[in-house]
Amino acid sequence: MVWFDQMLNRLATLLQVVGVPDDRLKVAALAVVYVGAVLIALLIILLLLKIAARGRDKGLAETDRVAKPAEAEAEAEAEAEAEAEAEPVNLLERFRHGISKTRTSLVGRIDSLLSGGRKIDEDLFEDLEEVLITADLGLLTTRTLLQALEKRSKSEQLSDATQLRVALMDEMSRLLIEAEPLALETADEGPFVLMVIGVNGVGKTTTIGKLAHRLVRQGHKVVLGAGDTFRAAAAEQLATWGERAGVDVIRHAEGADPAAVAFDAARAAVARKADLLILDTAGRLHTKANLMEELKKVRRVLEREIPGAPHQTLLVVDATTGQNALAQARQFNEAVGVDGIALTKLDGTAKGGIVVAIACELGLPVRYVGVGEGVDDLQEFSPQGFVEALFEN
Ligand SMILES: Nc1nc2c(ncn2[C@@H]2O[C@H](COP(=O)(O)OP(=O)(O)OP(=O)(O)O)[C@@H](O)[C@H]2O)c(=O)[nH]1
Ligand SMILES: [Mg+2]
Repeated sequence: MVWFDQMLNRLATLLQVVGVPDDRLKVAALAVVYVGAVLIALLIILLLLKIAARGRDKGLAETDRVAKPAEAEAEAEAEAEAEAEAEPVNLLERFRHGISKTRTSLVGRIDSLLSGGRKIDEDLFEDLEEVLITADLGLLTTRTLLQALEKRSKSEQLSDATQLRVALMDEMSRLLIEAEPLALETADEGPFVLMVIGVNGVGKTTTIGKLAHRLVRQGHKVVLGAGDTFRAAAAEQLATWGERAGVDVIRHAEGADPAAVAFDAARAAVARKADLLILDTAGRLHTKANLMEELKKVRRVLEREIPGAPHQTLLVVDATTGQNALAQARQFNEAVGVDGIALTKLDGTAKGGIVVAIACELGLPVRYVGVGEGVDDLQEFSPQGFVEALFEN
């Protein structure tokens, strides 16, 4: 090969310049060519390896990109499932925590009375009476409960404290009234109307906010009416809750006629094809008589605008006010009629026995209980769930 010989000659000339002896020039030139060829071969191999590695990375990245959305979706689904499963537990926990003060003061004291193999006799019933009254069951409810218990103790010949405890749980559940679910579909024409009433500060607006949130989550279209035009920040407070729940709030300026708000809210709920209109009302006016008159007027407007409205009147009472809550319920029921109770701030009192008194003395179901200020702290009340949570060890 001519070009190879020429290359060797050139190399030999170069090597001669750097001092390689004449008789070794050919071997040295061949050695340089050999080393050069090996180096080039190594470089080519390295280059090929690099290209192959890059190709593999790219392939992996692409499968990753395809795999990741599927993985993310599966993860999100698993999270949602876990959340859905976790919610009831979470709600139950919140409820348990909410009634913990009542549990300690009521059932804790009942259990110490019943401990140590205590005999079932007059003395025991007297001690029980004191505990129940202190937990705000009230005199009448306590007597009703104890009479039933004594009767049962005789007829079933209850002999030990454990049996008495079970009988007490049973009798308490019997006194409580289970609220029927809100029959949203019974509103013949237009939306179901829920009118929320109660004295100031009991938690009406907060309860409406929590309720709206829950109903929206259940897939209902809700409209809120800011019927409390008496208090400066009332409409604003409801608007904030409305925004949170993603529902429309119909409001007028402060001092406006609440009946006009009720009218507009009813019209808006019909026009927007809402399933439900919840109307907030004032809790305080110059006099109680004024308040009751105003509520009656609001009722009349609702009745005129939507057949059958208000379908439910929910009275909100604050559990921490004890027997006062009972007195309020009586007054509102007589003046405007009440269908059910939302008992708020159960988390802040050891006197949750008021739940039993409301059912026993007023014949009204407790529909919701508030166990905190958070959006999930409004729970549907279940008599059995309440008694079980209260008496759990
Ligand atoms: N701890 C606790 N606080 C609550 C609960 N429900 C309401 N509250 C608090 O009670 C306070 C009064 O609540 P509102 O909803 O403004 O009461 P309201 O009845 O609308 O009061 P007015 O508009 O003044 O008539 C607020 O600070 C609420 O966060 C509850 O279940 N637990
Ligand atoms: Mg309010």
